[in-house]
Formats: sequence, structure tokens, C-alpha cells
Amino acid sequence: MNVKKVSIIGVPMDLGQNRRGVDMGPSAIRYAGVVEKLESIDLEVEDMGDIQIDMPERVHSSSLHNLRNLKAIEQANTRLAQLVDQVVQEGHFPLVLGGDHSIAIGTLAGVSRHYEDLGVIWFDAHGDLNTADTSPSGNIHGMPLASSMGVGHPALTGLGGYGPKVKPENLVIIGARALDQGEKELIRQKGLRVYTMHEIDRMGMAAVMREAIDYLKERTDGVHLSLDLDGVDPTDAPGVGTPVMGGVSYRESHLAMEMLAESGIVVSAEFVEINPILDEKNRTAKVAVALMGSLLGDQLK
Ligand code: HAR
Ligand code: MN
Ligand code: MN
Ligand code: MN
Repeated sequence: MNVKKVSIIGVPMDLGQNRRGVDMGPSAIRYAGVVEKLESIDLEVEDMGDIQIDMPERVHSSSLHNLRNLKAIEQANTRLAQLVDQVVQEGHFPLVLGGDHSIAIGTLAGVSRHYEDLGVIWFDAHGDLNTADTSPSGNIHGMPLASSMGVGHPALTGLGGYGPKVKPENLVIIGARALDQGEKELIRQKGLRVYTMHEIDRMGMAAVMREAIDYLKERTDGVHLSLDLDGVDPTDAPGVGTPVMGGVSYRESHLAMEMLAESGIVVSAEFVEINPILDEKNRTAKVAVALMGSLLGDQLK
């Protein structure tokens, strides 16, 4: 990766879960100074603004079993995929601001068509490996990784007119500590590479990242980073809808980003699940901006 220009796309999506506020994520991240941060490390930045998302009140909840707001999420992600596709075509680095994690379906649909073997790093307390059959909530933000691997409802797995977007062996999950039974089964069945908090505790973040980077560098032609702020410990990132204790520390998360910057393998990124209503003085958005800086080379300048 030799990032010349970063194209920011805001996705004020909150239809993938049922708490209000995560739609304010893009504003909170901008208010925390994302453009200024990236410009301060000599990057050219273009803010493309926000994609329009329907309000939950105006969306007819679908009659589909356990897939809340499927239609509206499919439509928004289709628009996101087109924009991301265009950004990659222009040779810019797509930086997508969420919004809930269901937007990863659109981001990956836009990025993956440009790579034969796209790698994905899924930094998250959760696996997001549910389907309508396994989800305890019916919330699509718990399904984007399964969908992108080709497991789930065709409206999601086939989004953008093709799929799957990621091969199971090109995927690395980091920071997991709240996996549902069905997700554990899918992990076993597909042999997914998962570094839970247990592995991070045992090996240390540096060894985890070295292994993950070496692995992906060998077998992929580009890596997308999908970073859910709830992967970070809630003491450092309290403004998320589904906090889980015992997460990645502030410094560990920066180390991970710094090692990714050094590696040069990351070609696109999204930062999701920031909920300013649940936050303390926009701390979580500030953490996100600092992590974006580290990912894009703050430490190397
Ligand atoms: N696994 C649970 C579900 O499917 C919780 C989903 C988690 N929320 C997220 N995604 N923030 O990472 O409902
Ligand atoms: Mn251009
Ligand atoms: Mn997630
Ligand atoms: Mn999560």
C-alpha cells in the first residue's frame, strides 16, 4: 500500500441493530478531526459526504424471518458498494465511516471485485458470523462476515451481483470474546483463523499481528481492515452499542494498526459501531481517529 489519496465515505446506518445513535457515527468521527488528522500526516483527503439512509421509523420492517430491515440494508449497501468500487477504480484508499457493522457487506462488495484474493482482518469483540438461522437477535450487524463469506440470505451474499467476497482461508478475526454457538460451529466448519482475547493474552498483540500479517501477505493480494470499535476495551471505547468487557487495550490496538501500516498490505478500511449517544465526550470517535492515523502511517512520518 502506498496511499496517495484517501476518500472518506460516511454511512449513517443504524438499521442493522436496534439502538438509536450509531447513525451519528460519521459526524462524530468528522467532529473528532479525521480530515485534519490525515492531512497532518501528509495524506490528500477527499470527504465524499454521507450516503443517504432511511430512518428506522420510515422503513417497513420486513416480514422475513430474523432479518430486520433486510430490504433497506440491501439497498443502502448496494449504493455503498458502487461508491467504494468507484473509489478503488480511481486508485484512492476507501475509508468508510459507520454506522453499524452491516455496512461491511457493501464495502466488501465494492472492494473485493478488484482483488482475486482479498484478505480481511475483522477486528471485533464479535464474530458477525450469524445467519437468520443462528442469530439470537435478527440484527444484520451480527451477520456481515458470514454474508461476505457466502453464508446466509442471497440478498446479502449476492450483493453487488457476485459472491462470495472473501474466501474463508483469507480471513483473520482479532479480538473476539463474544461468539454465539452457531458462530463457533461455522468457525470450526470453515476452519477460520481466529485470535480471540485468549490468544492475545497468551501470545501478546505483537506476535498475533506478526502471524496474521505474514499469513495474509503470503496468500492475498490486498487486505481490507474492518474495525468494530467494540473490539477495543470499553474503558477506552465506551461509545458502542454492544460493549464486552476484557477487550483489546488502547495501546494494543495502536500497535496492531502500526504493524499494519509497516506491512503495507492494507488497501481499504472501515471503522464502525461508534454510538455518540452512549459515548463520553466523543472519546470513542477520538480513539477511532487516532487508530486511523496509526493505520495510515502516523508513526512512520
Ligand atoms: N452476536 C450477536 C448477534 O448476532 C451480537 C452482534 C453484535 N454486535 C456487533 N457486531 N456490534 O459486532 O446479535
Ligand atoms: Mn480523483
Ligand atoms: Mn461487528
Ligand atoms: Mn462487535
